[in-house]
Amino acid sequence: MDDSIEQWWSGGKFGLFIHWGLYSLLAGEYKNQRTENIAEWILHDLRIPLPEYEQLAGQFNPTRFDADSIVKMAKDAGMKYLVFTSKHHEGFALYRSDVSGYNCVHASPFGRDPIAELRKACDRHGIVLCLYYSQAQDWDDPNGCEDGIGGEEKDFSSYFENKCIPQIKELLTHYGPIGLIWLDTPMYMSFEQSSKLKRIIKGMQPHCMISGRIGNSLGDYMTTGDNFIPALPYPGAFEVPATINSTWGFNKFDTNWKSTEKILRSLVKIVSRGGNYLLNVGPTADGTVPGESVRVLKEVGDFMALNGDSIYDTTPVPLYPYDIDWGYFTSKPGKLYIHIFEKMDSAYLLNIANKPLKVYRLSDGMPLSLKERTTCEGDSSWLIKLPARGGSEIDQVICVEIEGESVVFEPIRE
Ligand code: H79
Repeated sequence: MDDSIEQWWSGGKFGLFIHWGLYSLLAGEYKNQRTENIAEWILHDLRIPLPEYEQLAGQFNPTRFDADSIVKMAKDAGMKYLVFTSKHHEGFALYRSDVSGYNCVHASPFGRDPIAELRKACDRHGIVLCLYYSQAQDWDDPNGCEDGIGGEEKDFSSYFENKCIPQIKELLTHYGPIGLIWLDTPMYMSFEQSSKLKRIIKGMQPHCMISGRIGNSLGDYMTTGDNFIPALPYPGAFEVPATINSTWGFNKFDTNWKSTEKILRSLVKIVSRGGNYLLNVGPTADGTVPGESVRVLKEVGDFMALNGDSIYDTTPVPLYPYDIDWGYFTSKPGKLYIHIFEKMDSAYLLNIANKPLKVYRLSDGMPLSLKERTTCEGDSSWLIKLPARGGSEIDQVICVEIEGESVVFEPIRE
């Protein structure tokens, strides 16, 4: 594996994204006008005059923000890392910055530093602290990129040198080891600028990873499109950033909550293809996480508590030669995990060449019967008799202990 991929990330598989900023105060609506798009884009999409938007800083006072309860929620969901928006495209910093006074410590009644609080909570709960930073788009800085604007009209390098780099240096100086800097929408970043940023990050913290959106393919792994899951096992490290409803920042009108089943299926699908799942919550202006998100994460956590062995530190199995629509596979040396999402009496697996040694339901160890036989066409097959539902109503995970380190398929006969 690539040296720059850290074990906590490759084995951890599951992280919490947190989108929080001044847009959280607007919650999808400004002066009776709703945004049709993702809520953190409201400044841009409703063309709010900057001086008006900046006034929001004076109202930012999320007194119910409790870093410990958010980190504990992530931990209980089975997540291993957390990525917090230190500055999104709006340009407002969610930490004590001496580079720009436009931050929640100096410009808001809140006066607290959420990153400092998250640092302590992450250390308490054993979660890796990571930071999102919008390195190219900054709609508050006259020279930051904005959507289609930022080419010749602006002096992007002045923003890049005077705000982006100094702020990233602050983030890497003041909060101890950062697991990952999550850069986004590179837009007009030149190769030299992406390279310089990478050099600075790795120079200051050699173990700090960099997301795939640094620009010019210089990230440590591939970041897929937002909410986009690759169709097949992907040969390199990747991460899927995803929403629980349809927005990143809090939008009071967005009730399009995905079910726990949908979220779990996405997690298993992504992990079975070799990726990580970075699942978002958008706290409200008072600092609390919407109840629907809390509930889904709790239910995912219930699954992970019993079935985490089939997720953490697993690798994809080589492409299964048959198209199955009832489940997914993950594996570890000597183990094949079968994730079954449908209600079925038995699972029929063809052409797996390893000798099965033992088969049981992962959540409680209940032994299951397994028959190995040859089909009349001559293919070998296993028939696993499944128990009635139990363990997890959504994804029943079967562990098959196998001879040999990794799963091997027999060739399909012509
Ligand atoms: O932070 C989240 C998003 O705000 C950010 N990436 C994730 C992790 C992101 N930035 N840009 N994009 C995603 C692509 C955005 C496209 C759109 Fe739009 C923004 C579609 C609707 C609003 C720009 C404005 C394009 C159409 C209208």
